[in-house]
Amino acid sequence: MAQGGAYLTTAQGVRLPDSDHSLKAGPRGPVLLQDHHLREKIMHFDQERIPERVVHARGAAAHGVFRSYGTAANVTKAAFLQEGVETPTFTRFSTVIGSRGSSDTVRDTRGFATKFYTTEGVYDLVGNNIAVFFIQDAIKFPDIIHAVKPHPDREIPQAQSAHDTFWDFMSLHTEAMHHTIWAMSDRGIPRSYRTMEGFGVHTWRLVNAQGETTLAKFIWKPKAGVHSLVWEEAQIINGVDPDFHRRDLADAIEAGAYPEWELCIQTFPDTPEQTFEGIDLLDSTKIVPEELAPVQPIGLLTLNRNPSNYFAETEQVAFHAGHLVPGIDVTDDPLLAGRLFSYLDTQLMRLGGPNFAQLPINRPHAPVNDMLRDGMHQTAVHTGVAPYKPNSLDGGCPFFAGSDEGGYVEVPTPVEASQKVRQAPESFADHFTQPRMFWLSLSPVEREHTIDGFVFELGKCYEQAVKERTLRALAEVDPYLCERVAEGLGLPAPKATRELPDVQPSPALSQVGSKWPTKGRLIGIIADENADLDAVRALRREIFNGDMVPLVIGPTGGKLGANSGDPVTVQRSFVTGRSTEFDALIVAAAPVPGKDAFATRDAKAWNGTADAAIDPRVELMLTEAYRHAKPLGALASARSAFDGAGIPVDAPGIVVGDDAEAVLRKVVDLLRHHRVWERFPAYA
Ligand code: HDE
Repeated sequence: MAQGGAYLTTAQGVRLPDSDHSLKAGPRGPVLLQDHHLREKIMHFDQERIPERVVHARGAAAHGVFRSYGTAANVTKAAFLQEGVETPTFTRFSTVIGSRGSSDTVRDTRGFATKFYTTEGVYDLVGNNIAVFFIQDAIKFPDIIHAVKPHPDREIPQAQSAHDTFWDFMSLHTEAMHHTIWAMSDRGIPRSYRTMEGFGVHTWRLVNAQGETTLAKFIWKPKAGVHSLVWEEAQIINGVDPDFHRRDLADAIEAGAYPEWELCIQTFPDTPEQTFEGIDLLDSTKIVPEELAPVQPIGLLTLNRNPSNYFAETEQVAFHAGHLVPGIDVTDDPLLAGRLFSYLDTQLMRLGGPNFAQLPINRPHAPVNDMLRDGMHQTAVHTGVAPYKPNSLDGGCPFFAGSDEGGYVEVPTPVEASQKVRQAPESFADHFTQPRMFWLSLSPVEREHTIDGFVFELGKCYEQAVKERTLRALAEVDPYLCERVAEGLGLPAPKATRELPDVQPSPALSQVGSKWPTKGRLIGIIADENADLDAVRALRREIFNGDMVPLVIGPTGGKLGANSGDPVTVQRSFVTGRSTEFDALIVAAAPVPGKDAFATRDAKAWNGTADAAIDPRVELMLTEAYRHAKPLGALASARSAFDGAGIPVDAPGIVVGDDAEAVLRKVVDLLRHHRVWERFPAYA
């Protein structure tokens, strides 16, 4: 708490009488050199920025608590994973490619990094929302990032992979195919950070109290279910509300709809081959399907507090895949090895020196007693004269801790005698079997979306050779996928060069087919002065009671029924509202065109006419929500809004009724499936 006291002061604590005028020789100047307040204020402002992260620059974060179920206690001795232990956490979500000011809903991988402030020191789980990575060896990281970042000459496009250099690299470096097909699927455009899975990606080595080891992968499962945007929705949001994910996370926490994830592990015997059912556990481009190795919940993460200062917390947090606690160790995954090396470099660069662990957000909650001294931004006042070991002058302190005293002792894993080589294991050469498994595991709608993703991104490329080479790679995944993408590009579809393997789909990879809780979902209620306001009040009450958020959408700001004694506040007007904000809409009125419903006032009203049946902004809202397969409800008295918007009331996911609460119940039931999947058009 650096700031306090009633008066504005300088950085030296001297009270200030004025901060609006520099000190001048008379009101018309010149400005005097002796004005230290001016100098200090401008100097500090000029230094406000630090380098943004080279990847994952744009992020949003929240504090939380992790409560362990104790179900991992047989495989790890980590104190925070013992039964009932509660550990404070800080979680930062991010996009990978874009700059700090880029949009949230671009097609990209999302970071999912959690800092656990455990009693044994800080443990960081720095993962992504895609289970595999682009590369198998860290030495390729600069290559993939240079390829996916904007072109070096014009620095465009921002925050997306839809450009030549990415697809050039991808098509030449086919080990990226598995990650890429996830990114082109709905996984690349999450609806919310709250509805993303998280993956530790690498295989880790767990150690229990008896010293026995188990190999494991970490997975975060969102309680709200995995749920994505529709591509058109994502594109609209990028313009209408570029802070969509950031706002969603903060609003949900503020509303008390705390986002929750179960931390899960998949475990594998720690055998010398480090493979499981033929899958190389050291290859970060491979998953182990949940059907082969069950996902076991080991604790619950609840995000319950927004940061109070973005810079101090979200920007300065420094994660590191090597921040480990006793009971969790690394494997020889060559991608992980590079990360263990890399993250310190980035923190030194970003945070301006070696003492970043002393920043409040990074400070361990366990006692720190290191022998690291001095350096830029040192805030500790160390005592003692002997910051070295061995010493006698400080009484030999501090002491070493063996594993009995909680010391971190690396697992004495045997290392096979070999030769120094720049080579990968043979199994790393299979680049297509698992992308094929992913493809075959998707539902028909998800496949259509994935085809669209490829067609859009490749359609944005200029180089013919890049498109053709990518099609050749897609042919090795699946002929139908390749043909449909080729069709979209107007190119011939090549054939696979080998017989495609017979792979077993993994249904767990599909996001469709389950039902989820609706806590924290947003329901818009379209109303005007002619609406049955008692019904609107009842809808609001019942939506609140269901732990969801009701937002009334009215012709203008202000209140409806101002003279009724119980006016209804309008949260979104036809000017500020857009369908993309809502998970479902309920129509309580069929508003006639408003006075501002013409294109020069509000472009959303571009196709409106004064005698139209309903306001063109409402029509747009309903048709968009319909196209994006969202549940739609209407009070019978307002059903003409659907007719006005050309929406067939007998279509799937449309509910019309006299009783507002009954309509709401049906809409909420539809919402449990996230979308009205059958409403998406099937390929003719
Ligand atoms: Fe990162 N990564 N990474 N990464 N990564 C960074 O560290 C790096 C990788 C991930 O919210 C940087 O503090 C290398 C895989 C997340 O602050 C940097 C390699 C996975 C975040 C870095 C990888 C990740 C980062 C940039 C290849 C998923 C954001 C800023 C060996 C398992 C953390 C920073 C946050 C951030 C390097 C690969 C996830 C440059 C060299 C695989 C979620 O150090």
